[in-house]
Amino acid sequence: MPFTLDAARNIFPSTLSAGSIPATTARFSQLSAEDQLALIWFAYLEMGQAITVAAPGAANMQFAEITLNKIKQMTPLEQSQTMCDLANRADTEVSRTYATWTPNIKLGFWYELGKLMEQGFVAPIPEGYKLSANANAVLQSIRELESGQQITVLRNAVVDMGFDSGKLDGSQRVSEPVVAPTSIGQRKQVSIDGVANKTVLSYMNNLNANDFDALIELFTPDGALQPPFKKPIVGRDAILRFFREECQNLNLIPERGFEDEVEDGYTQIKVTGKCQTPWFGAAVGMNIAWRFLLNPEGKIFFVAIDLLASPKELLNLVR
Ligand code: 45D
Repeated sequence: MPFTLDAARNIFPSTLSAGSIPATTARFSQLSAEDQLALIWFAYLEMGQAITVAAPGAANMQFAEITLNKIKQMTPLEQSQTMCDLANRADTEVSRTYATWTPNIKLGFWYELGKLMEQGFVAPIPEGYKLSANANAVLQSIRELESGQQITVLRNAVVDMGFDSGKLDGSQRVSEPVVAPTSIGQRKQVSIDGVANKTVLSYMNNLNANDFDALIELFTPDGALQPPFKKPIVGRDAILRFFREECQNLNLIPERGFEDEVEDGYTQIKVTGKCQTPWFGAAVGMNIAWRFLLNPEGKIFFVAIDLLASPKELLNLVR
């Protein structure tokens, strides 16, 4: 086999991803819990002027409901403490429950909590709260990002809260029900300027149709998928679980790309375009690159998804 996973990860090395995301996320994680909560509150309010987040579906919310009700019944002081515990990743009952949830349930939980804070049912960020100088600097960095990058920083902040899920056993994972795939007649077909490869087109079309069973068939048994700023997820079982847990109702809008025969019948294909999340719909188009490495049978040995540094990168189609 000519390609190792490490070699595959380095295809199309000139692809420039948004390094400001891990940098901003790291600076954010150094702040005090109070600063973190207030900063997200301010960022969320400011972003809300330009883009609105869609209400999570009911199926999504049922899992967070018990915890939300518990928080509603607390005193304001206990409520603030519970939120700080989440930001501090403290070992509490709520933090442990939170750690079992998929990212979408965590986001839905905070979406509801934000509404309850606004309505006065949950302790708000104290009026006139003064961010530390460091927190102010992080907030300013977030302001300067494009919207697709801003929502990525927010999502990271939410996903990183709660008790360390690595310390829980995996059987406690809680995820939303998997929606049925779009019926065949209703599916839209993408077209990609410069790419006619069947596997790549099927990848986009199956993911857009939530047809994860067909999608996973496109991968080799030892295939890998690398989400933005993450290590690769390796093997069909793990990738399929990721699709079911984190990839429902995405909208992939690939625009252009090119194919390149490499060693021993392998093909590398780079595609750039947009990706929309159900949370923001067409209001936020993230600039994305897909870097595929296909084996001689046309199966996906590796695909990386990168959040690009800038719209200019959409046109960076060089080897
Ligand atoms: O702490 O091809 C308050 C893959 C204050 C799959 C709050 C993909 C206190 C393969 C405001 C209440 C998935 C990799 C908090 C493609 C406080 C593939 C609340 C890519 C926290 C293309 C904050 C998909 C709230 C991508 C409610 C790139 C924040 C998907 C809400 C990216 C934030 C999706 C939300 C992203 C953020 C979604 C809803 C970045 C959502 C972000």
